Amino acid sequence: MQQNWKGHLVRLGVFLATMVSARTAELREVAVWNFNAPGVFQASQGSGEARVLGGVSVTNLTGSPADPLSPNASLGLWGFPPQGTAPRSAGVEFVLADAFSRLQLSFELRVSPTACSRLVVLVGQGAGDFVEAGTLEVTQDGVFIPMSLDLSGVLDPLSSGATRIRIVTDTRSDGLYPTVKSRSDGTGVYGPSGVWRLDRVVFRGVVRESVEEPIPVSAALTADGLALEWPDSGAERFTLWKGPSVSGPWSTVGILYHTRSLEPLDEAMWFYRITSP
Ligand SMILES: [Ca+2]
Repeated sequence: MQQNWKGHLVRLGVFLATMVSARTAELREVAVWNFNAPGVFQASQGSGEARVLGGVSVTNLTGSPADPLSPNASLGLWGFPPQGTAPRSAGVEFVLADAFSRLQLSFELRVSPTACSRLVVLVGQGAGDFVEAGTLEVTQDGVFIPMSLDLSGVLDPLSSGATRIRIVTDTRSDGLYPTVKSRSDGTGVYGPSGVWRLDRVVFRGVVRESVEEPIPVSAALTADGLALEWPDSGAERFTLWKGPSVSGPWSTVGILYHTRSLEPLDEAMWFYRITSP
């Protein structure tokens, strides 16, 4: 019985991966910043606004070759925190007016030899704290590097209103800002005057409907685990979310095409939510 259940999960996982990939191609651009107009922080396509964080200064620099427009500029940031101070506070924030059921970020980033080469992407929704969506490393300085991150897994399924996305400097495990290059003696060459250039910041996603009817979920213990059931609301698919508390942070368990899901039992207490689709 246990093996049959595991086999079922494996097949389901492959099926879901295929479907998620197919849906990714459908995501439309919701906001784009090309920074070609100096001093303008509104999105150049779609709607949204950017602002700098952590006291960094702004300058207008040459844009990425990935931006086909002319003139082509980028958002230059410098004046970052001194080595070992104020982690995850300096960079830029993008505010999108809507809440999203799926959201992907892509951008071009060029770091100077003394700039921090590790960044973290944070997502804020409503009054809650910012949640880490992931960290990224820039592997080469002096050229624009394409970066991308899927933010869907940290989106709150019950959020409404604006979504805030922060791209800020992150430290290594020793608390120091890393650089692309190191001195021959092994020490870092990080300096607060190092420069980030951002260009072609693109958000693709699906706007969450402003009104959602709650979907009741019932749970029952079975020999195979925790059976979650919810009524068929007429939708073709549902997204199952899992979180350590009622206030989240929520992460997606999967997109399901059935009204029943089996979850393994473990020591932790989990809260579940279902959204449609
Ligand atoms: Ca540009």
